[in-house]
Amino acid sequence: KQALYHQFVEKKRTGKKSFSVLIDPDKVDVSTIDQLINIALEASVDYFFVGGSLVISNHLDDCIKQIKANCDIPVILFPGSPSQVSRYADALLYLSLISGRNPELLIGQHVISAPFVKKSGLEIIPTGYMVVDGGAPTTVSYISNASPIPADKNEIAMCTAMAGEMLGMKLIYMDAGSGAQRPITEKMIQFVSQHIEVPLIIGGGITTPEKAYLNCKAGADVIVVGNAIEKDISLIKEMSAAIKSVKETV
Ligand code: 1GP
Repeated sequence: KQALYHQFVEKKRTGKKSFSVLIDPDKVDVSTIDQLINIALEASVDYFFVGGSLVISNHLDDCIKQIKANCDIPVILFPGSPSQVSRYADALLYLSLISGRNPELLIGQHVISAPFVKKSGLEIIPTGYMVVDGGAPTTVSYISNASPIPADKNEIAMCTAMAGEMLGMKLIYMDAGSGAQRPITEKMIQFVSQHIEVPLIIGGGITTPEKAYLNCKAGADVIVVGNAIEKDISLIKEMSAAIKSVKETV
């Protein structure tokens, strides 16, 4: 029952890049979700990631139900806390903040929520989550109470990802944080992607199709965009086209 994970691995094996649209349930209403679904279908968006550091409203379930009722794009939870688990999603990125040294986000919250998460029946994808300094402090760097990896410390990122993989993480997600002023550099993406076998997700501060394209060229397997799309929903088409135009020869 690891259908979505196998899809990530298969896409990586065949050199295909994926585009994921991040939906913050606090920032979308019913009509925006409808609009998002239509454009995402036209643009062949691969995944919806749903979640955020803070989910203030309580319409996470409704948001996911609306997506599931109207399209077959997989919905993957990207939770900021154990309260953001919805059984209506398809899978859960089971995040351990391996870039930080806050035991709560490495293992503590997982222990507390384990029975509940298991009972959800969701596909659980163990994910090494690495927050990289994105310029000014982002919500995730503040909330996590852990230092992000300095933006120019490629070796630290590389070793962190390698350790995560050897500990059994099935995905590595490097994130400069939502709305980051500086997205992750191509150099860091290269350093990391060359040293791991598992799929690599990149997000945080990606605002142009060009940047998304370069990230894929550098070794990203999945590009996540949230903020830029909230500002201009039509960007979805160009972003998707840029990402899909990259096909690695493997
Ligand atoms: C944040 O990686 C995501 O966790 C996406 O970031 O909102 O800046 O696109 P943006």
